[in-house]
Amino acid sequence: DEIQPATGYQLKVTETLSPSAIVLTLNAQPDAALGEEGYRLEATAQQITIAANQPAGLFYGVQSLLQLLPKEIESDTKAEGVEWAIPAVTITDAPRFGWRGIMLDVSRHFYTQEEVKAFIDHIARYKFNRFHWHLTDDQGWRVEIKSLPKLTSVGAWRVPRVGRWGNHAPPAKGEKATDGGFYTQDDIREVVQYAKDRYIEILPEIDVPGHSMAAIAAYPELACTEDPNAMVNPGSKFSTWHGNGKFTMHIDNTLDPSEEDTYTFMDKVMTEVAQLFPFEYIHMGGDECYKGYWEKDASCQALMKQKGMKSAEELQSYFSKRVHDIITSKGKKTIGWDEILEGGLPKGAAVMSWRGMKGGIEAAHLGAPVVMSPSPMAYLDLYQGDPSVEPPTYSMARLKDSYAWDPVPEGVKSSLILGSQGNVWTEQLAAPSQLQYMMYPRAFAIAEIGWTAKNQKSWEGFVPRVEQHMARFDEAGINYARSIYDAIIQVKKN
Ligand code: NAG
Repeated sequence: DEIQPATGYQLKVTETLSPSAIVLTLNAQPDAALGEEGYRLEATAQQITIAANQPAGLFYGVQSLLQLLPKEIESDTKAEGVEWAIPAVTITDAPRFGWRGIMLDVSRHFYTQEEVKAFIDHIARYKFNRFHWHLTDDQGWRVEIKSLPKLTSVGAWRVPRVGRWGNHAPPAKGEKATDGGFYTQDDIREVVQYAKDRYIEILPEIDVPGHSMAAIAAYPELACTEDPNAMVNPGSKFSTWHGNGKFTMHIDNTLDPSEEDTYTFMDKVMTEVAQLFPFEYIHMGGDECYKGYWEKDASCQALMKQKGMKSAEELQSYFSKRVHDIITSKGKKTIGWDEILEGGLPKGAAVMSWRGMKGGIEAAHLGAPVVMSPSPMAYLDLYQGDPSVEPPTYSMARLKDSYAWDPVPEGVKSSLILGSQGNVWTEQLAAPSQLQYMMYPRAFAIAEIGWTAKNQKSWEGFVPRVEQHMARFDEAGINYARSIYDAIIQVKKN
């Protein structure tokens, strides 16, 4: 027989093995120690058995079995030349968290459907079960919305970029916006199914009201300033950062919260997004919303006055609550970046904590579910090794710090912490090999944080396992940074 697990390996059971050499069984009586996703793997001289309560557990048992096989099975050319032996073991294994996530930003750089599938294959090997798909941002709108065709005919394309963050280069004379791409709804459905076959749910993100330049380029009336040339001819400077989290946007990339048209737009988008993605949550973004244009806008000011709002944060909260109501009306739950706490968290919304853990702690104290994804440990775009050879960025997240991180802070009800997530932002990552380089080995640490019980984690045990997986990646042709060998390097802020 042939087993073809999701990772693309083929286990060929040869005549030297009995036909029942590898047996996968679903427990007739659920084994409480295994939960929904756990498994028991037993290998003796006669037989390998994997038992689980649910199919997901069998899938994870198979992933572990593959990791026990020699590294040459990863190679296209060497797999047939080696003995496929594994040690005799008994493994009882179940995850710590139900949410083990990885986010991929496909806006800053577009990754094709095939590249996204390969990404999903890689994260499935390490038992991640949530793929957060960052589908919209200033640099491109990547999901087809049939009722709003300009989002992708205009918003998915820009002029080939220059500059450190790849933002909005003005076109030369006669130059066209040819850089980008998007997924059709059929593409999306195919990826959703592909992920599901690997026990991964997809969390779609529509990042509003900030980070909305691409949507505004398509429909300028969505912004207070209504500048039709914003996306294609943006001027020289996109934003200035003043430190302490404060910044100025020189181009208006924020939806206007005071116009009903904005909510009609959001309703159309969320209607189609809710139909495309079966997962219970939709991510509404909410991060880094610049409020300078709202402060100068007569209609925003009138709304604030009418509703008795004292700050622009309250105006963002008004927007968030209305979008949350739209998401709820489509039968979905809302999650947003921790900024959705400011000015009042929409009732029933979950929080993804990225500016450290404090937003997550605050949300949990309000009784809201939390996914922890703090940038100093979980941002896989930050330097992990030597900044002089890595893509330019603003800070560092070392492997050891990622590994040492515990997503459940003291004094917080652990049941509210849904789990952990690593985020791959792609301002500087233009190709899958660069993406892989920045992800690994840190994604191994994030995988183990999501899966392994706290008292079973050990840096001394982790490092040799990382080395073994690097050797497997060498065989498979997957890129990674050799950062565990580097000395600690001080990052120069630039
Ligand atoms: C933040 C931004 C994100 C950016 C990333 C880079 C969030 C929620 N927002 O400034 O757009 O790509 O950091 O590390 O992370």
